[in-house]
Amino acid sequence: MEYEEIFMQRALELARYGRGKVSPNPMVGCVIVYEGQIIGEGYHKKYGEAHAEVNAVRSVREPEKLKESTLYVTLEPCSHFGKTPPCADLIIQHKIPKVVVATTDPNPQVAGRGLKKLTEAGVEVYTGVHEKEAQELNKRFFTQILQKRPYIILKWAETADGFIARDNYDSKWISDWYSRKLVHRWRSEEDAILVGGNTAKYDDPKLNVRSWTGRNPIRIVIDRTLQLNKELHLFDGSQLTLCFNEQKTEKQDQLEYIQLADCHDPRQLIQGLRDYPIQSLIVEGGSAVLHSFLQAGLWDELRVFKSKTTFGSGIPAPHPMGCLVQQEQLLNDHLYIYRKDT
Ligand code: AOF
Ligand code: ZN
Repeated sequence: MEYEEIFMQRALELARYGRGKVSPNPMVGCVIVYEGQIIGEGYHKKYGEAHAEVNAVRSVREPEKLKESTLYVTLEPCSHFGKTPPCADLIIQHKIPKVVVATTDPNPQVAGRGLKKLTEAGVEVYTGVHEKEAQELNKRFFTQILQKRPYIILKWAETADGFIARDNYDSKWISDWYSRKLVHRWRSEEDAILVGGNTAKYDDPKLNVRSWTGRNPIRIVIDRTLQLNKELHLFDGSQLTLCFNEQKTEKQDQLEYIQLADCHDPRQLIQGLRDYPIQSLIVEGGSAVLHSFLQAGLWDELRVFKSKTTFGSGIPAPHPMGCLVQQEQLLNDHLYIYRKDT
């Protein structure tokens, strides 16, 4: 690996410390190198607070060295006055002569302007070092901005003979406790979680994070005709829950109704979420909802558990598509991860 890649790798590592704390902002990491040695490091720690470059510059003990240093950053330095002043200005003020960037910032307020500002000020700028990794790291941020929709993960567990539930819709106990714990971790990493009416009715899920430490996602349920029993866990008022339906209703405590013309249309569901801070979404079933998202091409990632259990008959699991990017034997289940674009 080139030394430039090694420093960018470190910046990416730092960026990851921001996971779960900076959304809807991207995770960003930065290192400052003087004569081949790292003299400053920083990352974006919390939404609304200092950007990675600011923290890295602040960490340098001998600021006069900045004039002869190279700054490595995983995202194009910003050029706008947001919650913080532009990082490009900070770099120019400190007379840092060289900047290496992994990827440009798709945010329309930045989108190349940060790089332009630096170049025009005489800073030597390089881009594209570990670009793919940097975009992968912020796949939710990139999808939200470029595709104007959340990053969508479809998740299901299927039996060895390909069923997602029994004929009576019972889908519990396909995957084992280890896989279910992993699902709780996944829930803590995304902004929202969606299930259809049948899953809500027959599984009565809580859709929160219990077997892992982390924040609860916003819960979303489809209840077309508003006939779901209010005793279900989803309606316990413990966290913000959105309820898609086709009738008019009033908002209640922690429960917000979103009226749509057609709840079967995943495009309308996604459109209905536009006013909420949802950069990523896990769809956890049931089969009809998963099928509709797959069919509409509205997904980015599939996470499929295959267990050793067999049902003999039942509701068939969807056919995975896309590109298999990860395959792993867990405790008893096998995990397959597919991506639409790689
Ligand atoms: C950087 N370095 O560490 C981050 C950047 O509201 P603000 O001021 O925090 O600006 C947020 C936007 O700035 C965000 O949408 C993204 O375009 C960029 N994030 N830029 O130079 C950083 N986190
Ligand atoms: Zn910035």
